[in-house]
Amino acid sequence: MNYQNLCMDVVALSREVGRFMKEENKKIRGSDVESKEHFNSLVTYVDKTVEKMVIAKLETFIPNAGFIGEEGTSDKIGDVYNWIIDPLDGTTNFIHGVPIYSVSIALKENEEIVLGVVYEVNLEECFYAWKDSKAYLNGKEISVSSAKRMEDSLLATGFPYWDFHKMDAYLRIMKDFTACTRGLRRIGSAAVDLAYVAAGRFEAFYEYSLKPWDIAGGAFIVERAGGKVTDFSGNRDLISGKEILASNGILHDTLQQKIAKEFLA
Ligand code: 2AM
Ligand code: CA
Repeated sequence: MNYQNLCMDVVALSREVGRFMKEENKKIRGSDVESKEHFNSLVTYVDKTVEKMVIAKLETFIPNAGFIGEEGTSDKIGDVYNWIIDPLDGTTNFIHGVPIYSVSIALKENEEIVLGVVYEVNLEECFYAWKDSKAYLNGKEISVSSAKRMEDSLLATGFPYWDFHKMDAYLRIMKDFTACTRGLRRIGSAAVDLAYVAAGRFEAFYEYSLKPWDIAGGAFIVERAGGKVTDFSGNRDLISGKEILASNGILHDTLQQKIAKEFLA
């Protein structure tokens, strides 16, 4: 398997479907919006169409691979290779005309991620990496921030939208971080948050109750850019999304301990 060539093919595919998303975004109306399992879990025909477009192309790249996609448009399971796909990460932004949304694609070889691509559609920024590579943004090498102090850090998070049982602990963590950093951002696409950690724009990103397709591509790119990705207990986890802390590595233990103190108490 030539991971580099494969990665560049996935980059081209992401750009292609990104153009479609941008065009469709101009036409989206209220009647195009459906709720999934919860009133605020939104989906449009664009999410579903893009997932089908992506899967149709990826099938030609690795014929026996399976798919773990947010919209569940394929139930194919691969023995060795499985693509993890979020066709549109940031659907709520997309629907509301907030121009931050992305395509996120990762490839899992057995239990290991070997390729990740996050394409932020409106700025046309493509972040990517493959097994043993550096991390790249539109052809230029990127790396995580070298900040050593919380005071020099900009953090990102996402607010819970259905799993509210840890809300008070979450707010205490936010209060702490707001007071000791340059600030906290909530931009609405976990894949973009992770890509920004990889590029050194954010020192760290954390959230809980996410899914593999929200994080797998971006988490892999963070690691290839020199960062660290764990759950809130500090165990490496690039896939589950149940709890994610991705950082520049230097600040990881400090952040992990602060989060664990409130969230895991
Ligand atoms: P999505 O746009 O693909 O659904 C932001 O907190 C992250 O949570 C995004 O990656 C977003 O991915 C995910 N998410 C899933 N369901 C959501 C919802 N109902 N509201 C906000 N974000 C949601
Ligand atoms: Ca999505």
